[in-house]
Amino acid sequence: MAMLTPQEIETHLKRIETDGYTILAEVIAPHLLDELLADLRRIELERSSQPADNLFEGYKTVRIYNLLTCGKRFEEIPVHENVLPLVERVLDRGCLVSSLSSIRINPGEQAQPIHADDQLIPLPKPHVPIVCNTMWALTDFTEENGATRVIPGSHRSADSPVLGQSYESIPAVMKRGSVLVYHGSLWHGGGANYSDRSRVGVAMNYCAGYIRQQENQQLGIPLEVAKGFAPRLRKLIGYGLYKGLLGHIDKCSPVDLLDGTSPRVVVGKPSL
Ligand SMILES: O=C(O)CCC(=O)C(=O)O
Repeated sequence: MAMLTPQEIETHLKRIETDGYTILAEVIAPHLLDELLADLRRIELERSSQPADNLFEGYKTVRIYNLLTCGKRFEEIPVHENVLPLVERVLDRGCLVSSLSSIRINPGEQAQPIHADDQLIPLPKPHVPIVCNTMWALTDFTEENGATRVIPGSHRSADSPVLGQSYESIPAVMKRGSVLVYHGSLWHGGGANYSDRSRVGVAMNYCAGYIRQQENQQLGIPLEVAKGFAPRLRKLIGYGLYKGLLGHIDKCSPVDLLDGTSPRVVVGKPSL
């Protein structure tokens, strides 16, 4: 599967600036999609996972959170070479994993309320992207089966949507293996599933390195598991410094504590 060229990344970046989202068409290898689908099914069955049964998370939607604790395969998601370079352009190289979860919208589910993923953050809008989220299509996303609904350009609004109010939106229709990448201020929501099959997506969400992650990665992922992560993934979950300063421990990087190596003083030397 060919990596995105610098030119393609620029085109997608422009789309995110203008429309608030873009779709990376069929950028994930089919074997990875199959393996992720099989892993998710197994985990759901082992845990007897049930819908959260509330308006926001759904009445027929099954979600698994904290996927980086669920096996090696999920470690490929945050660092994927066809997606991360674009996210790094929207945020910067100091971006973090904010959360990683699966969303299986089962038949009969109603549409999720339209919302913006950064709307809890009390900054005047519009603002620069501080959240950049991605939705991986493990199955085809169609209008009928609950493709994510988006409102193009809404990330430029000075307001946030009112929860429960209905808004005109369009479905982000995409083939399995495609990834929707969007600005955290984009108004969107999961669609209703009128089909007889589940729509399965992975919500791989990133935030800027200077704001709080949605899922607490340092406590949520056992140290022994994090120690087995590749260097880039360790930084992405928060074992690094933002611009060589934010996140330090006694002027050293948390990654030294993770490794058990002697802490080296690094604050003061920009490392990004
Ligand atoms: O499932 C989807 O398509 C979107 C889900 C979503 O936006 C959310 O749960 O915050």
